[in-house]
Amino acid sequence: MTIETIVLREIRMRLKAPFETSFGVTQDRRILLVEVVVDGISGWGEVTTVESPSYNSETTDTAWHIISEFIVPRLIGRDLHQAVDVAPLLSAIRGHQMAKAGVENAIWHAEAKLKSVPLAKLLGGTLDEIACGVSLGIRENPQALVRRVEEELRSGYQRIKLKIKPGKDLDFVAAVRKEFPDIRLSVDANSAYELKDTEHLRKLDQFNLLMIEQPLQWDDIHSHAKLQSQIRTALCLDECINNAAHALAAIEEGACRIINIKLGRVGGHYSARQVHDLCQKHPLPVWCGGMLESGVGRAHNIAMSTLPNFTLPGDVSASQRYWNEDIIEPEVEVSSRGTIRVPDSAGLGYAVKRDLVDRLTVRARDWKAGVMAQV
Ligand code: OSB
Ligand code: MG
Repeated sequence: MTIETIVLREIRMRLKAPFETSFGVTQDRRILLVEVVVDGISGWGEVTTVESPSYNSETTDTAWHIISEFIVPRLIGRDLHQAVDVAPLLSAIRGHQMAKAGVENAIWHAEAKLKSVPLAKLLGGTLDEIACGVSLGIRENPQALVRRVEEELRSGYQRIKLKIKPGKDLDFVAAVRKEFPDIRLSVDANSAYELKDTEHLRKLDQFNLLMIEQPLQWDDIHSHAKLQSQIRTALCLDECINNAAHALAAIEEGACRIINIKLGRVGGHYSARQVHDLCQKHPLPVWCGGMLESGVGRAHNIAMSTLPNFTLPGDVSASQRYWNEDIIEPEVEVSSRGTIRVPDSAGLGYAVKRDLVDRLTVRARDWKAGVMAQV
């Protein structure tokens, strides 16, 4: 597999509605797409950074820099055996998992197309449909949130996750739980609390939640272990887990009972599969997190979610919840049972709408094998 061309572009996409988390409000996404051409076949990946270093330390602009100056020079013109060979070539670059994942995943896509197999199968996936939940942003009041939950349940989603932060937590969760006593419900704090809030967080135990996601600091596994020992509800780690070694530390310390796997955060399909396999062995259930992706990232999430230990519904939901028009066809659709059917055609099973991508592009750069051998 010769990496002949790499194209990096930034597209702008406006979410249908603003999305509020404990770290801020987003509506205008700045998304990087990576297209690789391998033996004449193109593969696509998405860089899942947000615009500011608020979720993790990466941003859209740091990823542009790292891909252009450090990742492309290590890959362009290379002859690889398979996509699994990409991660070791990038291991000298510390951090920047989302930048690496955007490129590695594009190469996985190309490999699947070259081998004429669905990406899900190439990864070792076994599920032919995946279970879907939704992640709901913070609302101005509990009534507004209850109305949103009702709509999502009517669409069939199997699990509702509520974003919370101090001052916008117990009343909101209580209102939803009162209205819907039996649904699978979870909360995600995106690191908005501290260990000294333990007494407060313990009040969430009364709501029979499936999990509390990442309540404490983004890089602090140890404090989560202390909290987990004092709270009945399962903790789930998101921000803290950037690779399989972190997952092992969290499991052995008792810092969580569930792990959210995000392809970008852990550095691509290869690392995601390592985290998955480790959790399966222990065993600890995993689910696929979301980063408000365009269709390209969403399609990769679907492929990853077919691995057998993805036993909880993910934050992988329908294109039309996010975008007026997604950049893939068909768009991602969710059945009335809250599931997505995994495409069985070669590659991602969704085609990139090149014309639309061109219209949304605000900057692009490309590299061709041979042309920049001097770098
Ligand atoms: O913590 O899961 C998160 C979006 C941006 C940053 C962090 C998170 C999220 C979401 C959105 O929860 C999930 C989705 O894509 O619908
Ligand atoms: Mg999260």
